[in-house]
Order: sequence, then structure tokens, then C-alpha cells
Amino acid sequence: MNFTLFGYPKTGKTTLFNLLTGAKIEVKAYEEGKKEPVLRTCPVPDPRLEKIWALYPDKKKIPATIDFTDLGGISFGEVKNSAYLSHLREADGLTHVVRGFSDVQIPHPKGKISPEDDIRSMEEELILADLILVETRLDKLEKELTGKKSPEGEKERELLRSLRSDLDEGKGIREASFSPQEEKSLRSFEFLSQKPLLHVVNVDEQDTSLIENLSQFYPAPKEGIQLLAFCGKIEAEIMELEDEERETFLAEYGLKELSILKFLKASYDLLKALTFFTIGKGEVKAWTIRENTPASQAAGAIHTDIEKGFIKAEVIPWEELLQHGSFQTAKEKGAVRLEGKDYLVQDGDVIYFRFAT
Ligand SMILES: Nc1nc2c(ncn2[C@@H]2O[C@H](COP(=O)(O)OP(=O)(O)O)[C@@H](O)[C@H]2O)c(=O)[nH]1
Ligand SMILES: [Mg+2]
Repeated sequence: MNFTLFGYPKTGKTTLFNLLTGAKIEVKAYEEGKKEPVLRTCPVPDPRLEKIWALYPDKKKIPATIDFTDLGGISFGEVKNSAYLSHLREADGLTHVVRGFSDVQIPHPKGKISPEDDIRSMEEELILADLILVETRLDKLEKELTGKKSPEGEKERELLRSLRSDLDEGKGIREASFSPQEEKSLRSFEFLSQKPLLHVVNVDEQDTSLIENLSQFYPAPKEGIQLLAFCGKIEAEIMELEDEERETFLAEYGLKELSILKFLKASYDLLKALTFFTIGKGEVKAWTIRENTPASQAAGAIHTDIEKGFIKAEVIPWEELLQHGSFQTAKEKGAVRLEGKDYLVQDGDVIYFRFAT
């Protein structure tokens, strides 16, 4: 799964990307950074994996991962023309990094630091990019439908017209609800205002109290949108320190925790993702999938052969596994359930897949 970091220039995108992924890409005050998007995979810390692995310390421990892309800056008003537009459309979720810090050396293009204005502008820009897409498709569809009967085409036209009127009113597509069929016909558009959106405000070193106090930036949260704040400068400095010193410095700056855990939690929530675990011959491993994934498809995350040859899933919630001390003991006690291919995998399930080759 991919979360793409984007935003206006000099907001702290690369700073955040470094914090999330441990990449050490240089951040600069004067030049634009790298023009090519950079992708890194971030291991997801998970205390449950640690506990399961503690039952099998001889095996390797392999965390789940989530991909982040650092996209580079987009000028105000330019999202619809941006060379990055297709990258935004490819993403599973969008992280909009918002300038909250003041620095006279790094002027804001609008001359004013106002996270709430920039959040609003960006949401409007995403909606505008979708509106253009809808209108282009509608124009084409109108031509296709002149003098020709196509119930399917007419249905699509009706749906797109209703989207157009929502977008015209400034409503993002994620605010509308669709039938499964409509959902399917919209999927290939990859609408930006339908993607999960995380606004991340990079606050000033003087304003760290805002991190826990976000309502002024975004008074009315909407479905599929979340808001977080962090201070890039302080966290980048803290990451330079040894592990033991980090806690002390966080406290000194009045920060509760490093933001990575908050980001990952928000990302999982927004993507409606969950984690399940497997205990293999040589490794204890965590996997990320979407909510409502059937067992056979979850098996496919591991290997397509396991999906193809799926027979049954042996399932136990991680906490119960810990009570029994091992998968084998749990099985002997009858605590491991046998589930079929349609079983919807739950967050925290430990699964052994039976399959035929
Ligand atoms: N004062 C201050 N400067 C920051 C902060 N975060 C980033 N910067 C500076 O802003 C400049 C641009 O940062 P960068 O992460 O490259 O932003 P990007 O252009 O959005 O990728 C660099 O000089 C950073 O040191 C912050 O929280 N406070
Ligand atoms: Mg950058």
C-alpha cells in the first residue's frame, strides 16, 4: 500500500519522508529538492508482532510494511497541470504536508503562513482536477451516445452528471455514497477527491502546543480525511540522537511522542487496512491487507500458489495464541478455528494456511 506525500513547495515533505522512512535525503532551504518521486518502504512497528515472536525467538521477525513516496512540490493553482498528477492518481492514499512554520529565509509563496487556507486551497485543487476529468469524460460520452442506444453508457452519464454537480459545489467524491456497481465503474478514474487524505501540518518550533490542538486548522472533519500535526525541525534533530536520549529531548520540547506511530495509525485507519500474522518455518511475519479481505485473497498476499490451492485457514486471535504459548498447544486445546475461503480476516489474526500444490 502506498501513501504519497505531496503539497506546496517548502512545507517539509522531504523532512517528513525522512522521519517516516529513515531515508537521509538532504533538505534545502533554497533550491527545490529532487524532481523525481522517491519511494521507500517503511517497516511498521507493531508490539503484537514482538509478543508473538517472543514465543519463537529462533525464527526471524519480519514486520509489515507500508510504502511512502516523496513527490516534490506543486505550485499553488497547479495541481491540475502538475507533472505529478498521474503519481497522485496512482496512490492509495494522499498525505498533504502543510506549511505551519515561519522562517523569513523560506518565504511562503502567498506571503502568509496559514495552514487553514492552504488546506482549503489544496482540497479545492483536488476537486478541480476531478471536475476536469469528469467533464472530459462526459464530453466524450455525449458524442458516443448521440444516435446510439446504450443503457450502460446512459447510466454512466447519469452518475457522472451527479458527480459533476457535487464537485461544482465543492464537495469531494468521498462524500458521496455509491452502489457496489457504481463504485466499480468509478474505480478506474482514480479520483483524487475520493482518496483517503491526511493533512499533516508542520508547525513552528514555537507552536508545539498546536500539535495536540488541531481544531483551529480544520473545524469540521469529513469522512475519509484526517488531520495531524508535527514539528519537522524538532523531530529531525531528535532523530539524530541516540535512542536513549530521544525521550528526554521529546519531553524537553513538550512533545508526547515521535509522530511516526501517529502517522502510521492514521494511515491504516484511512486506508482501512489491518494486520494479520503468520508463523512460518523460519519466520514470524506481519502482513497488511484491507478490511473485508476473504481468507483466500489474504493468502494471495503471501503467495499466489497459496491462494490458488487454498484449502482452509487455521485461525487464532493473537491474544489467545499468547495465552496458549504456541500454535501447536492452541491446536491441541481446540482453540484454533478452521475457516473457509470466504472468512473475512480480522485485525490481529494469526493464520496458518492449508493449501494444495
Ligand atoms: N523552521 C523550520 N524549518 C523547517 C521545518 N521543517 C522543514 N523546514 C525547513 O524547510 C526547508 C524545506 O524543507 P523540506 O523538507 O525540503 O521541504 P519540501 O520542499 O516540502 O520537501 C528546509 O530548509 C527545512 O530545514 C520546521 O518544522 N521548522
Ligand atoms: Mg522535498
